[in-house]
Amino acid sequence: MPIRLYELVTTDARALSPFVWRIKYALAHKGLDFETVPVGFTEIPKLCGSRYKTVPIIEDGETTVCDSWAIADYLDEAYPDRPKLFSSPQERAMIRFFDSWFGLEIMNRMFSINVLDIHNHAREEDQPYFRKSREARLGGKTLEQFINGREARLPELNHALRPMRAALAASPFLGGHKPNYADYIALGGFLWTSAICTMPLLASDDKLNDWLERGFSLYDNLGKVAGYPLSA
Ligand SMILES: N[C@@H](CCC(=O)N[C@@H](CS)C(=O)NCC(=O)O)C(=O)O
Repeated sequence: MPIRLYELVTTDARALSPFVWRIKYALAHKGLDFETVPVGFTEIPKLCGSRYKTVPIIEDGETTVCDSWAIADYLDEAYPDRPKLFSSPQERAMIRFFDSWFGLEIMNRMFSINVLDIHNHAREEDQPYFRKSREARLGGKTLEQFINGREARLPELNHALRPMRAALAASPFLGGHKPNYADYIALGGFLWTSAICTMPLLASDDKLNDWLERGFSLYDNLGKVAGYPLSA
């Protein structure tokens, strides 16, 4: 029985969630069969006996796991003979650090550019929920007011990406010669943006484009899906 992975999709069926994307890569890394179940924002709280509020959620036989870190740990524990996601506690700790950095410095900036695009690509029945929940976090601004002048945020995002460029100048993947979970975290962030963001984030000569191409080609082109261009 393949593992079932619930994933958030846009109206045009593109996989949206950066957290689901990292788990798709994790499943592929471990060579595990999986099937995806597309859901919209307002369906999530009704899944799996209404136990969870976010995706990714996986069902593996009788076991249900929510939260990308809990799922990654579960996969290494349940399938120890498959390639490990974390080869040591030290590697796992460093990747947790990378996850915090990428979330705070990169995904938050991506969000400040793409939040209205997420809304516009969400299923129609999900849009009022998405707007209300996100505007509640934006200190009284509408999504439109929040993204106003978003072009001016690109230099800051590109500046924040310098540590990734530096690491990738030394090796083809963040994980070194081979991709590791840090690559999957970051690829997921860019795949999220590519699913919905109508404004390219990177310059055409950005070295990150080479890594994105390598990363999207992994596991039979897992990340080569229809999307908006990430570079100008
Ligand atoms: N810490 C969680 C975060 C997951 C998360 O935030 N997922 C979003 C989609 S990207 C979600 O399901 N949101 C539901 C909502 O906003 O109602 C993880 O790593 O799995």
